[in-house]
Amino acid sequence: MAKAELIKKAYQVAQEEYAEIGVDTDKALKKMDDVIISLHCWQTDDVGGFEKPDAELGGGGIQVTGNYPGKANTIEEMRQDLDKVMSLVPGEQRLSLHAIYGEFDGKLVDRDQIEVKHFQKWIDWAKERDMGLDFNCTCFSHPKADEGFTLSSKNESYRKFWIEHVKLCREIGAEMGKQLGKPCVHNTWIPDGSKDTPVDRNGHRVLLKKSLDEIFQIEYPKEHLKDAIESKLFGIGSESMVVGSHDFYLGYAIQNNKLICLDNGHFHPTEQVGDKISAILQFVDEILLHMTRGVRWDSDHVVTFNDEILLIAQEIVRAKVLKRVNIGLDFFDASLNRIGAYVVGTRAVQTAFLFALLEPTDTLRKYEEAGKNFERLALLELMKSKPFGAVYDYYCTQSKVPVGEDFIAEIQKYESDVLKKR
Ligand code: RNT
Ligand code: ZN
Repeated sequence: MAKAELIKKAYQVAQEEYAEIGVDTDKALKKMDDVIISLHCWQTDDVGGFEKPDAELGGGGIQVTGNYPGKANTIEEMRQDLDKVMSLVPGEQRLSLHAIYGEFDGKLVDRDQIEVKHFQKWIDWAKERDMGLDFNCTCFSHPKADEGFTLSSKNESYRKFWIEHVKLCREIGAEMGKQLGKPCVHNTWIPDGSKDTPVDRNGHRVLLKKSLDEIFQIEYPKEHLKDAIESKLFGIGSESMVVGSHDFYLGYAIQNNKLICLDNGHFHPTEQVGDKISAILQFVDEILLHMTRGVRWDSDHVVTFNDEILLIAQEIVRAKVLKRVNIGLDFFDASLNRIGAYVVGTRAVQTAFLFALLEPTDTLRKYEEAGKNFERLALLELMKSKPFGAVYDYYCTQSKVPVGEDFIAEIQKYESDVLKKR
């Protein structure tokens, strides 16, 4: 049987099988339109950026390991890679840029000097693709971050420098949103913290609050810019205290109605981000996700279809809050083909959302409310062997992207035609 025919047939069988338990696969696929994933640009070049040639990720307790050949060395290569990724992933995507990915034309433009013009080509590029952009200030890989503090620094001139940087990033983000007609989510993550037990945790947190208040003074229309703040539990070099902890930012976000960015590598290993969604959304309008896979620590491995990611997707779908959740990725593995990393990770997130959308939630809720816990457990277990893969394959054909393992060969070809020649 021809492959296209086989996929269609498998989909029809899946459709019937899901219909038997009251799930409409067509409806689930329609809902996938709301699952818009923001691709983090930094997997293309291991968080190096283009401020200077051969820039490398430095400081801030985030690390990239591996030296797989073929990373993007220029913005052109990066765009070529991103186009390739998007040709292999179904559905709609956005792109999340970091401030170090501006077009600085070989000049050294310090972080307190960046302007919209450095990102205009990105905006035009996104516009051609009818794609939204997200933005991130870069408060690491810089000499003024080397002491381990940025927005909470006791060095007043450094603190002012970083405030100025984040303000400019918000301005640029708002312009991205305005020009593209799709709001830009600007995320602030800072590495501030201390390796050994500090005595003045309070002093740094007072400063961070003060800096944020100043940064957010200018209000941009919500149609242009949404502000997110991202916490962390610890980093390498900030093991004993992180200034921007979850408690800190949750408080700040609730008081100021900001978006909380939940990076699932940033919590105690047994804590589940999936559980936090319905808790936090009682108090703020929207959240941002940084979907990642931490292996033993915040290691930023490529996302896979695992229980953690699944619970996040299930909780969002069950609570019907897809429109209040901005889905972003945050992983960077330099030990394997980087295009492949994106495609596998993005598809894994999509598979998790599709799986969640194919759940007979009403039946499960009825069981739950009637105290029928064995029935709830049994049905949840049975869902794991339902043919959701056939539904995802069909979604790929609808989106005109390679189905199943076909993307592996495509990436291998791209590797020999393009990446190996870099
Ligand atoms: C670091 C944070 C942050 C970064 C990116 C590059 O621990 O997760 O989001 O990964 O900004
Ligand atoms: Zn993150």
